[in-house]
Amino acid sequence: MIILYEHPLSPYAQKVKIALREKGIEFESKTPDVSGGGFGGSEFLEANPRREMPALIDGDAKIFDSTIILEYIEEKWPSPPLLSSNPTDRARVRMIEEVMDTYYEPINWGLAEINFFGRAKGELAETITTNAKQQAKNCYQWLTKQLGEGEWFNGDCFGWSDLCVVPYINTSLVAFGIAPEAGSPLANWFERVNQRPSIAQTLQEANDSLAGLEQFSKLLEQGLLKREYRDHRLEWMIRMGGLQVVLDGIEKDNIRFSYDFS
Ligand SMILES: N[C@@H](CCC(=O)N[C@@H](CS)C(=O)NCC(=O)O)C(=O)O
Repeated sequence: MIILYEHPLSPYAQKVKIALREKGIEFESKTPDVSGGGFGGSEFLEANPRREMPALIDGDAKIFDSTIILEYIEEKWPSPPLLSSNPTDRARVRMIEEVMDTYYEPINWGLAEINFFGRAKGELAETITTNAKQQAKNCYQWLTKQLGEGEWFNGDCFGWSDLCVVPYINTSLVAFGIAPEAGSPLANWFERVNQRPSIAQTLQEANDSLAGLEQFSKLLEQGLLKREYRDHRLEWMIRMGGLQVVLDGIEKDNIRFSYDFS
């Protein structure tokens, strides 16, 4: 049985779960232990030395990074296909995934840092929150152009880019009340895509685990969990005026950067 290390609230993990469900592949879901400040457990660490979710174990194959996992799934179980066979479409789809993973994701992540984990208060928190919400809405305009007249981001039918967009917008809506404008093509797509059983189930699991965020907060306060400030997330926080958030996190020792590989 395939093992997927994941957390229901992780959009990266949600991408993988939707792909597996669309292809009818059974998997066992596991959540890493929280140890030493980051996610741990020997089986998980062997699969992902970056200590990030998701990580997929399929026999001898131990794979990290949601994009690489999606590629593995598509190559190993090509039917039904999630990617078109047309190179131009494939490139377009991958660009949408890249934008969601590295440009949009920190908006939700940063809003959670500020509003759930209390990294900033008062004027700074308000400014970052307002700007983040506007950034998400601006990105919806870009997404609307990508969707064009079509029903799906992927082309003629649902696929890779749809499953790469929906986890992020679901999180924005459920956690922060940010949604595409009612009646817009993006809102219509959003309604359509959420009707797919693979996505409805994945969203339900995320909603069911929202209450667990309080547990994360407590672990952070106790110094038992460090949030990862890496790449686009770190840049976003600084770009949004949250340099002090980063400095405070370093001082309190409740943020982390990348781990060394050994
Ligand atoms: N590029 C990676 C990013 C994975 C990632 O950052 N996952 C987050 C959860 S959403 C994580 O596990 N972070 C580790 C931490 O916060 O300690 C992917 O696509 O899988």
